[in-house]
Amino acid sequence: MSDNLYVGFDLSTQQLKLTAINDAADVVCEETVRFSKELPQYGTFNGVITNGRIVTSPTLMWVESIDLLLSKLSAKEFPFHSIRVISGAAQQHGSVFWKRSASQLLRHLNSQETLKSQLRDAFALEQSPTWQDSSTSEYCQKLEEIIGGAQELANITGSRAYERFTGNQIAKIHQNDLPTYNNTERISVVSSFLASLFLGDYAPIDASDASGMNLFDIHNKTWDERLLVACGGETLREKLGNVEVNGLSVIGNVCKYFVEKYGFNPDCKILPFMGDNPSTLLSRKLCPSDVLISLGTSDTLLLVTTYPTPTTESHTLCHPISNQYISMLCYKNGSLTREYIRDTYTPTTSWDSYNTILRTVVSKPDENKFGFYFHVQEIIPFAYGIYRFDSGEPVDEFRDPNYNIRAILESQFLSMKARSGRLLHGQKIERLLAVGGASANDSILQVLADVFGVKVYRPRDGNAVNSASFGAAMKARMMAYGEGGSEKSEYELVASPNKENSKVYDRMLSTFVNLEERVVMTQGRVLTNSEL
Ligand code: ADP
Ligand code: XUL
Repeated sequence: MSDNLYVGFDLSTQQLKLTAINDAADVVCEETVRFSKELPQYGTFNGVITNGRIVTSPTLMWVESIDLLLSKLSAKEFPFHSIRVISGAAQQHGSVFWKRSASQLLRHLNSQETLKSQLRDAFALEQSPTWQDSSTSEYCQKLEEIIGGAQELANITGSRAYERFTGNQIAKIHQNDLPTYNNTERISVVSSFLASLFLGDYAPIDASDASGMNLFDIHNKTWDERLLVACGGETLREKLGNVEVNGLSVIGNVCKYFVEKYGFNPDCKILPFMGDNPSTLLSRKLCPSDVLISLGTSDTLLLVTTYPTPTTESHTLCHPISNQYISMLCYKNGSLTREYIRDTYTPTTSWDSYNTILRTVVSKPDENKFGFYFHVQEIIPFAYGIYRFDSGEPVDEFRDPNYNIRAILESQFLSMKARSGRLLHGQKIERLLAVGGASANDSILQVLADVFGVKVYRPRDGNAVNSASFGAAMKARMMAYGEGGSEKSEYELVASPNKENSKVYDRMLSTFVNLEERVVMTQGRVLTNSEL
């Protein structure tokens, strides 16, 4: 391995990942801890605990995963002392409530013990709200009312009120559980929580992640006092600490715990940790007409813009290292819903058999058939349930159930296409760049190319799957090499649109939008197809 290493972490829904790169920006090491598989004692499924609309992760599971990940690397004799800079990414919006005096525990971590044993009593909430939570609708409604409507809130914070956004999660605790709220010394988002552990002190929230809270003015880059008071009263400002608006400024050195226990270099610098979507954007050099599609646990569509135009369906986030902004669409029914359809309709529940059916049995779009797969409460549109239509009529199942395998992809990508136009201001998309777990699947990317009528590319270097941790490592490397650091981003062409299929999808778009509206009319209650 080279003398200098730059490391990025990613604390995502299902796993903790690490990517280490060298001076040449080559990946020299990747490591993962899968929460449900490797830490089964916490009782999570796909990394979370679901109780209706409440979706949480045990905070201590995240803490324990760090020692587990680093001890796996120790066993491989990973040269921790060569790490010059670390940064990180994490699921956006999730939150950690540190108990009063937890800062003392953080500042005095003893390398003879584990993080878990020392932080067992550090959290006011044992279960951290995650981005998949959708239990705060009443607080969202109140916040929009206070501020003068959904668009007004979006104009300030980049987004209308969303259930998973941290401000609304905080409002729920503040209003339902005041003793816990009062016993909270600091509220971190997941990225700043992870950074805090490496820092041995509370780390600031970075501006890109603050943009996912419904509390932060994305234009002035400061907390909005009215929103703070509405969500958490007069004490919230103190509980949140400062926002770091310069994503490339050093927030400190790695703390003694990691130096003594794993052999980190005491001079190893820490840059602010970010949201996973902003971090994913840093993993790649984008041209202005490129659109990035991340197909991970969530599906997201991302583009960089100089002029933010917040809408009530998209998110506008501060860019993690520049004065630009990110426009984003985010879907909760991403990979896990594709897995659900795969497991329901393929004999061997493998991606291979899914792809075989897609390429042979349902190889062509059928413009009469539409499916909507809101297996969990969707974000855009805010809808729940699975609905199918044939020739404009609701049906309980397609005549050939194999069509679900195509229809789920069509519905996911038609939704992105219908909504991306407004974010692009009429600009044509030249390239779609696919990253995230499902970007490994060429057959899925072919449907993406056909629906958009645009060529789909994937990073050639094989880092498409771990793009958030790779992006964080690239940011760490920028300390030594500046922003030129992301030149390592050659793409391979994976799918060119089939012109015939694209014409069909163009025709399907308006029907798709109409049928989706029909489904949304039922929101708030699960209807069977026959009730539509
Ligand atoms: P996260 O967003 O949690 O970091 P990843 O980007 O690692 O997640 O994506 C994980 C998902 O990738 C899995 O849930 C799985 O469904 C999906 N995935 C992995 N390989 C394939 C494949 N060959 N085809 C489709 N989906 C895949
Ligand atoms: C973004 C969002 C998800 C999570 C996934 O708004 O909620 O993409 O960041 O980790």
